[in-house]
Amino acid sequence: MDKTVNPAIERTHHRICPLCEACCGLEVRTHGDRITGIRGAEDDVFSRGYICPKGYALKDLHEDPDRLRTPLVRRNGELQPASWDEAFAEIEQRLLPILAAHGRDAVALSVGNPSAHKMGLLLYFNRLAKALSTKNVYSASTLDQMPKQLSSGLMFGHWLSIPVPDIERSDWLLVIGANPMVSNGSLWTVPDFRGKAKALRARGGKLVVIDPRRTETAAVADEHHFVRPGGDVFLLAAMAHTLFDEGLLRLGRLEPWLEGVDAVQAAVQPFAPERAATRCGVDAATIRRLARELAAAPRAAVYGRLGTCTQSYGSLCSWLVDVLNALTGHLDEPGGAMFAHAAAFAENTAGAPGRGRGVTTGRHRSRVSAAPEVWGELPMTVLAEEIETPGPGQVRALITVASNPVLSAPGGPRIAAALERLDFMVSLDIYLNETTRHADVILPGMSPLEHSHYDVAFPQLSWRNHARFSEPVFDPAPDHVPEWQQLLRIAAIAKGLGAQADVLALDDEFVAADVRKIAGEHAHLVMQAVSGLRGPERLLELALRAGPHGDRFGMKPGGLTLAKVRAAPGGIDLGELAPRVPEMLRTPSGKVELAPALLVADLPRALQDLDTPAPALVVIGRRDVRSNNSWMHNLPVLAKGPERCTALMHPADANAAGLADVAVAQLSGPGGSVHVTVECSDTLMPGVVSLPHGWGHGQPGTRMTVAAARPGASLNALLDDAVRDPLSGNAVLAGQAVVARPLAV
Ligand SMILES: Nc1nc2c(c(=O)[nH]1)N[C@H]1C(S)=C(S)[C@@H](COP(=O)(O)OP(=O)(O)OC[C@H]3O[C@@H](n4cnc5c(=O)[nH]c(N)nc54)[C@H](O)[C@@H]3O)O[C@H]1N2
Ligand SMILES: Nc1nc2c(c(=O)[nH]1)N[C@H]1C(S)=C(S)[C@@H](COP(=O)(O)OP(=O)(O)OC[C@H]3O[C@@H](n4cnc5c(=O)[nH]c(N)nc54)[C@H](O)[C@@H]3O)O[C@H]1N2
Ligand code: SF4
Ligand SMILES: [Mo]
Repeated sequence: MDKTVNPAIERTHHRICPLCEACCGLEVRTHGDRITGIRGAEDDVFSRGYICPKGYALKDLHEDPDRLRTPLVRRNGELQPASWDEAFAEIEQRLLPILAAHGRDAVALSVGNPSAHKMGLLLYFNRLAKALSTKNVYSASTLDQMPKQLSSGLMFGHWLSIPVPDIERSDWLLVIGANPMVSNGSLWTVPDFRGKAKALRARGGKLVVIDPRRTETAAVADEHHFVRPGGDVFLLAAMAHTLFDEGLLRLGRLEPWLEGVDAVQAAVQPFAPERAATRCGVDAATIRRLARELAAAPRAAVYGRLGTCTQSYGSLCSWLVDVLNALTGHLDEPGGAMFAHAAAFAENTAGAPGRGRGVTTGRHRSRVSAAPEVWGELPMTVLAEEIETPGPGQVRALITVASNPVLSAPGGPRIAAALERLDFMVSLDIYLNETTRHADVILPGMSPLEHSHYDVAFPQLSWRNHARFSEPVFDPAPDHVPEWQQLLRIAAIAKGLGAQADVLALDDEFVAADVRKIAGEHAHLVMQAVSGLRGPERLLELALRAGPHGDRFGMKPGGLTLAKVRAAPGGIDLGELAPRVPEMLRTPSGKVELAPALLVADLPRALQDLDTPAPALVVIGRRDVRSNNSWMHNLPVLAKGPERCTALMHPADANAAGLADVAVAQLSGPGGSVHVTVECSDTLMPGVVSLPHGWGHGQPGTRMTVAAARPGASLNALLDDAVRDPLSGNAVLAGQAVVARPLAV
């Protein structure tokens, strides 16, 4: 197809939005090289026309003059435009001596959220990690969902075997620590949550929200209860206690596949609702009633998300959510919490069904704090100390891949200072921002509209099974090295093959090795079948054809191929979620492990904490529909309107702090202080202040003009980076103590 720019031609392109986990199908209209309109694609089999305000912002992102288009290399202390060859030569020249003198662990990798939305980054990051073979791998997962990945891995055998509510058939849904009305869902790919929640209620169903803030999701629910930040484990354990105490167990079809029901009973025995109530802030009668309603509802699910993960008991909360689903017969049942059946890339569709190796943690530990490795990663919150602390294994170089830890990780200012001490830093990024300003080389990614797209991870977490692919809307600049090749080039450098290595040949080698592993003696036939493709698209073709809906390279005629998915721009619907236990299990026992030893052994820690009094004021985060983590504040269509980086406080707390009539407060936490505008709001639980994360722009040397005009303050500058969920290594972002006082003028 000739996509050369012809100003006279109007086109409509179907495009999956890569900005959040909802993965909406959009219709992008272009006139030559201009975007003339964006709207939700009505013919999208999965999102059916839904779009949020960020979807429209793809135009601003594509056109943003601050978005980097050429590599930058630091010369005489300043980041200056350079050619791609110069950039890779610099990386080779600087990285190799560090590897040679200090070993593989001296180079750390930090990979961020947008890479989950980019096929090239997600599929090729591991090639680089493998080539470097460093233990210092860090990601946004330990600021986010690692607890859920750990509990799911232990219970079901793989880190991404995470059940999601089957909302279209559910009649009772408990949402705890999530705000899908704003976030559009997480570890649950569910475009148009609003519409689906409305339908649930219209058919007589009930939506219950548990959150320290009366959120936008609470506003469309039947019931909302405040919970003390960090108190969820007590509430969830008390609900499980009630199920045993009142004889409400209903194991149903899964009974033969549930291992450890008795062990769960013993573990939650001390958590009577009457004991847990004060600590979690939900009264005992409500806890018991919620347990009874969950047990009585024919089709129900409990869904917990970010708020339940980013706390000291994140793994326990994530586990207990699915324990509740299983004990009430709602796991893997229509209308309950179900497992998607992804067409490609899902480990729970690969290998022998029903049993597997399961997951382990702690194969190595971080050098300074001895934090255990989880799914190959160390906690993001130990990165700074690994850079700062001298000794063998000290981190001396860093490669960031779509990662902005200076704003997104607790102790951001400490991380910024640590980055300054590195011998060398490379960033794969699209902006010169708070993190990348510390880099020696920046390699720009393309506009999302300039490359093809398939969601590698999210179909495993989707409300309905489907396969969708997007073609590029625009051609990239002819010399722009795609991100998958950027990763391969650095991999080649790390392997000693040189900055000029033939990365396409290297890609062939890597793929051939993968194919040999799965296809054995038929490997050459499989390679032949996909020989017309390169890069991520070849990996996708392999995954689709070998996947559960695939054509098995001709053995299952009519099955999926990339060509077939490509031919259906609105996507291919693969049906509603269907029961998958025991086939999807990959635990060594071949059962659902309801009482993994690692988790059960952590409950006494919570028990000891049962009587801890609440600090006078604690801080939690907040998301806004027109913002996305730390990097979309430069897009005019989203940046306009009221100030978003404000601290919301209950009027009683504001009064007590002398802030009732003061616009600006100093908020101090264990990690530092910031100045913020205060807004009084009774939507907050008393004793809780809410501030969004991802702000704190306008730092010297950054180039994000729009963001700098309204920089906001960084929530993560307040937070202590030393507090983690010990099992998953996840940062504690909810419930750290803060003090608010009027800003002295
Ligand atoms: N206190 C607090 N902190 C939080 C959270 C919270 O709720 N409270 N939320 C946490 C969560 S859930 C997450 S996921 C993390 C996110 O934290 P990060 O993983 O750091 O992600 P972002 O802040 O979105 O920053 C993304 C970076 O990728 C760059 N980028 C964007 N698109 C592309 C691209 O196409 N290619 C490349 N190469 N780069 C790109 C951006 O410029 C930016 O530098 O933040 C966490 N931090
Ligand atoms: N518009 C927008 N959408 C986004 C993002 C964004 O920044 N902006 N970020 C994306 C990313 S990376 C992610 S991971 C998802 C996250 O998606 P969600 O999981 O829906 O996350 P949040 O919207 O932060 O909602 C978390 C809720 O937990 C509450 N909370 C805080 N502490 C506690 C606690 O201790 N217990 C309980 N029960 N609740 C608590 C907060 O008040 C908040 O309402 O959103 C994604 N979508
Ligand atoms: S909800 Fe908005 S940002 Fe998320 S995928 Fe859909 S249009 Fe994009
Ligand atoms: Mo996230």
